[in-house]
Amino acid sequence: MGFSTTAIHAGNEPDAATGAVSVPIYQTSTYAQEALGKHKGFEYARTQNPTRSALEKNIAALEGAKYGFAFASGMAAIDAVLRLVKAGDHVILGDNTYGGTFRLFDKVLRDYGIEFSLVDTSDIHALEAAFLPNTKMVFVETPTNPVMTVTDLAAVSEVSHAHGARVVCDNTFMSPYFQRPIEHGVDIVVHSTTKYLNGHSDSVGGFAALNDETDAERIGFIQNSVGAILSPFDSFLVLRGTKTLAVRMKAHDENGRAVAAFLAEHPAIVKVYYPGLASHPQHELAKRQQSGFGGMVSFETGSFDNAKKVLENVKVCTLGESLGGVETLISHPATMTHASVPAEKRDKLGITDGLVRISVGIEDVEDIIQDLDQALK
Ligand code: P1T
Repeated sequence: MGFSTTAIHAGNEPDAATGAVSVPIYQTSTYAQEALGKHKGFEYARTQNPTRSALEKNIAALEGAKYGFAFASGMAAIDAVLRLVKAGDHVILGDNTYGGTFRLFDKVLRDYGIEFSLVDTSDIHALEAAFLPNTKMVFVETPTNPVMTVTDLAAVSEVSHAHGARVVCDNTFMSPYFQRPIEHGVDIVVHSTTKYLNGHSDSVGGFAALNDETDAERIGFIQNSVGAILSPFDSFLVLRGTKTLAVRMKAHDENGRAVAAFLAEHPAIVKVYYPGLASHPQHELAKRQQSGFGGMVSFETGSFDNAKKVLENVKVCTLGESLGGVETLISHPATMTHASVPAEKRDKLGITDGLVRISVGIEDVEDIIQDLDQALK
């Protein structure tokens, strides 16, 4: 079955009780049991909820995974997956990730005895050199937030598996429409469903998808034990969002390419980060690994003052954190999404005070370009 057919039908069977075509919001905390130990498979809504189950089937199918788990946020999903490792284990973390992912390692997991090394996973030799006898997991984002570095998922999976480590990929920027990490050998895919999967900037959620039965059982156990579940209403919203994922991603991609091309030609801009540009260092890899380039574009304005002028003069684009919604959002990574990364690390990665990030929406692209043009002037 094709992607759009799966997106519209997987998990979306008509409601058994009423025939409702849209999966209802099962807004209940518990379920009546016929007798002690006799029930319909639903006991308590932290453990099972039909709206959440439908979404879990849906996104798992889109990622080509057997198992899926929906969480209260992207960070809750990442935290649940990280609970597969134990005190004394070592994790290799991509040196550029969403600031909150770095913060989880740096300010939370460190206190629980999880060792980690930051590595540029786009450099396979650097990755190979970073393995320790206790390395149990390699966590990558590709393309990275916000400098859009692309990591070769097949190569990373091969090397990591040879060292007995699982590979986790944060697929938030691409969504399963443009990139399916499991097909490249990745073990676990995580998402902030807050972004493209929901797509309308009106829900916060997260997801983990995987094939390994033992790890899936453990993540399900963690989901229920820790309790950071996605609510029935948010599950409904994300389930509605994925039905139009394909059409939205095509539009984000078309507009993203046009905005990146415009910025690349603009005399006031020092550098544009977009894997769809032939000048991007991993353009060929991105073409192989992804079926599109999407709507995330970052650019270097040269200084904080320049960035501030752009950010404060846009009218169609909205200044704000987050990404992946239908509306264009513009942000300043150094003071917003990546403020928790130390300044010297940020500078090394290119997350300078002059860097601006755009989540290109699906408005008429001429309006977005005209808006950026007047703000740059
Ligand atoms: O915000 P939350 O749903 O918890 O997701 C965290 C997260 C995880 N992974 C990636 C790649 C992300 O970009 C995010 C959240 N990012 C933003 C809020 C942002 O503006 O970049």
